[in-house]
Amino acid sequence: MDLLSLGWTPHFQDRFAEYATSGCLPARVAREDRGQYTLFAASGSLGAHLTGAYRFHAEERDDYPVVGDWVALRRAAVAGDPAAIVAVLPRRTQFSRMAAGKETVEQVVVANVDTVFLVTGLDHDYDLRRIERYLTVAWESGADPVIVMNKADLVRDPVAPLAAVEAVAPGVPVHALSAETGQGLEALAPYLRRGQTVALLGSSGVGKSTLINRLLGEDLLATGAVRQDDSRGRHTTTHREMVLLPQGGVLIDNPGMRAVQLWATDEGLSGAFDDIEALAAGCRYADCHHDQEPGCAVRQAIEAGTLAPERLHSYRKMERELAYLAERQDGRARQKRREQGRRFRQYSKERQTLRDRGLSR
Ligand SMILES: Nc1nc2c(ncn2[C@@H]2O[C@H](COP(=O)(O)OP(=O)(O)OP(=O)(O)O)[C@@H](O)[C@H]2O)c(=O)[nH]1
Ligand SMILES: [Mg+2]
Ligand SMILES: [Zn+2]
Repeated sequence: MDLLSLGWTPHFQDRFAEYATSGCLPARVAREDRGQYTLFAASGSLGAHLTGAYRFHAEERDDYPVVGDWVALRRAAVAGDPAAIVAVLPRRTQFSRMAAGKETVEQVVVANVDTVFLVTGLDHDYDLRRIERYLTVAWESGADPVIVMNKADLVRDPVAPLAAVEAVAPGVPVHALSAETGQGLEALAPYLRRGQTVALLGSSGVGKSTLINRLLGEDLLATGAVRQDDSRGRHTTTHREMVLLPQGGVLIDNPGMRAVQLWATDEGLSGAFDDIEALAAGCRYADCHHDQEPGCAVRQAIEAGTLAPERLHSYRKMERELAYLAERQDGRARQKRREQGRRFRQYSKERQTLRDRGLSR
């Protein structure tokens, strides 16, 4: 393995400089199993864990290494022991979701991805609204989304589904192909060059692992048959995992997503609804809600039939959802500030008591 094939860039080289002087090595997280990490380094694949100090601070900062991260690694003093992860280098891009549980917290699931393949199957009804959600999160991540419509061997004519998906994905390349037969796979070559990182996302059973195996030219990853009636998958892949292509370049397989828990801001929304935002620039009022206002370019486009009304509906829905998310986050931040304030006042009071007793200055 060489670092450039793994996606090492001057960006990381710069950030790594301070660790290089203390004898650390750079490595990339390929897999994580309950605190045990598999890393890819210049010397090959190796196991590692977090130092106690790292774990202590990570709890506080909420920045555990994830698949795709570049880390600084300290070799074990005793040969045969696992190496220790000392630090995570700042991420170039990060794909997040809402952490499980009641709290509104961002959970980074994969980092430093250049391109996201949003994979859907052509065989059953692909959900356009779902694709819009995936795109919003993908744009937010900083990686470039590409839509891959797999299982083209199962449909007679992919033209209509392609057009439908293109309509909800302005500015996003859409490719129909078959991981099974290899038909159309050449279209993916530009994204898979040496040093590039591609993450595959999509529901269970759409063929993410099959596609990776096909691109690798060997059956490295487990794949599983889909249910007969609705072609849903059975969640065969259970771990996020990085795979190296023979020509260099990195693929990241992911478990099938159940629901897309939105983690995005206005930025992701603007990316996914570029068509509406472009139209909105032509509205008479800068704060147009595209509702009843006169001179609304968005409504005009709907009346002229150049914009599907469902697009505006999705946009509004997502906008509301993101506003709600932002509000909850604000609530959480406020609560944290209150707690800090309370702790500080308590601390000051204790200090004062000590001072009163002449025990402290
Ligand atoms: N006909 C056809 N079947 C395919 C194609 N690609 C994948 N499959 C089949 O679809 C099923 C699911 O494929 P997987 O690769 O396991 O799907 P996955 O997206 O990795 O699913 P999870 O790991 O559960 O998220 C398997 O039976 C594959 O053989 C294709 O292009 N054409
Ligand atoms: Mg899989
Ligand atoms: Zn308007």
